[in-house]
Amino acid sequence: MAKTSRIIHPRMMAAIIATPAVSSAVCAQKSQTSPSPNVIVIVADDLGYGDLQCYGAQRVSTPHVDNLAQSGIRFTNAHAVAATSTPSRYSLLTGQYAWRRTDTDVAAGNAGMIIRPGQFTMADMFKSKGYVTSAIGKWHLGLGDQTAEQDWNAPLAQSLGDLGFDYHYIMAATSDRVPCVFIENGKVANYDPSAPIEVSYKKPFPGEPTGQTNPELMYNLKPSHGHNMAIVNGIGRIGYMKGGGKALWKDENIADSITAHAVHFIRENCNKPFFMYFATNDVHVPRFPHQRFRGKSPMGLRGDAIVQFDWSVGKIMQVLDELGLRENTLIILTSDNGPVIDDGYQDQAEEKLGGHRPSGPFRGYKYSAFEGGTAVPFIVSWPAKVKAKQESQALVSQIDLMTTLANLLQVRLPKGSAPDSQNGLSALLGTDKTGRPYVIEQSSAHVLSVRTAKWKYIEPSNGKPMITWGPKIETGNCPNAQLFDMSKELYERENVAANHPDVTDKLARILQTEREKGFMPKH
Ligand code: NG6
Ligand code: CA
Repeated sequence: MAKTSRIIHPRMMAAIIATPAVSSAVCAQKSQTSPSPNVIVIVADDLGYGDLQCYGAQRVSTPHVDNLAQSGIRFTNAHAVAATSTPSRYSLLTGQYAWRRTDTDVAAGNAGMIIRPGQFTMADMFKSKGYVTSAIGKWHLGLGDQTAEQDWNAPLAQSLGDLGFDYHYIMAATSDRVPCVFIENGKVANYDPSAPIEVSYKKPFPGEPTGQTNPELMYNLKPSHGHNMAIVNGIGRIGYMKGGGKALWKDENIADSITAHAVHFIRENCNKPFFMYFATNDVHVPRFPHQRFRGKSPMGLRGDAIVQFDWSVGKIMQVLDELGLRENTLIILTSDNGPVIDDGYQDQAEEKLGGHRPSGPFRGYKYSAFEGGTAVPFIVSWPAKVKAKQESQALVSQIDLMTTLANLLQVRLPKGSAPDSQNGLSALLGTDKTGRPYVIEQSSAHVLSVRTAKWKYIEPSNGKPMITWGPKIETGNCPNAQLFDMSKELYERENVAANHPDVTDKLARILQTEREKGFMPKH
């Protein structure tokens, strides 16, 4: 059953952080003697391989993430399954490649629940071992049992409680999509009965201003492409919405709000093993960090959002330290896909980069079949079991987290669940520095790639070489097979498929074999 919890206003955050629910001595004692570590999976949004100081960024300071990396392992060859959020998160939480289904593309805010209640999720896995489980932050995997049929003024027919999460405080989709409210345990948080909520992705509500009819009302951020439907908090969104009243979020408080709820969850559950999926809104558009982070980087709103992300990570570490939980908590920090510079708002991300490379050394960005689409930061820290100050080149993919964590907990997964997820526990804990033989990656155009330690193969496709609907990003599409030698410094510049037909064929066959598995379970 879903656990109920108080709604927390951002202003109360300081009080919450300062008021321990249980004495830290009790927590520390329980935690250290427990054979089950707490597990926190932190998933940033659109944070690139090159966006953190510990991955080489020089124009933004990320001391908390860097400390986390120092306390464990910094992976240099880690991959999200897909170059956009919904398929990436679907794969991470179910252990099934999103491309095995046709309905896992970037979801609207009124999409029905994409992971079906019958599927065994990462949260179910932890729950089966007696953990208290939570999801806090960005969801983007649909809610309710049917698209566009949700009544946002009542408890949702289906929600994360049906997927194994005891406590959930989430944004339905992204902060650039309606509804712009938090949903706590399946109900709109802070619900305002005087302003009933209606949502449509088809047509505007009569009498409600939109970005098209009233561009002057987009006083906080103006769109560069799209994002001109509903206006909430002076920012244009995707989709139309009406009502919300005092439940509507203020973008500048989103990080505070989700961080406060995460800290609160940790405090409340510090004397039992817990699993927390902490999915930040940073650094997705609209980037609109709190005033206290403004100007903290020379890169404008995008850089300041990275600083805000780092602050959130710091707050999580701080409460763990304070409660004596740090030692026996396994933290995995990663991102859902590669970075993007202009993703639809005039936030000067491009103009203020000043040489910063969000994708690090890789080619392409979010959406792309090139490595910039799916190569992500990946940090593992577990002071009780994982040696500090390590770097690992092991080839790892988020697809394996579910089976890897099941192995850690010695949970036997039900037949047919997590069909694409393999056990990579020794890579995760730093004893194996090789990892998977190959990783499969999906671009937003559904083009698949195979990455090995040395090679990157992108299957042939007929799409356009550049994204046509807004961002200036190379798709990686090409009518011919592409093969790149990733041991060469200029990653993905020279297509050597013709020089290595044997390698090209072998990697193409891997894709064919994976595709032929269809929906078949692995057991
Ligand atoms: C795109 C949006 C972009 C972002 C993305 C999803 C437009 C013009 N662009 O369609 O702003 O929301 O979808 O990003 O609407 S993701 O990280 O959640 O996958
Ligand atoms: Ca994303």
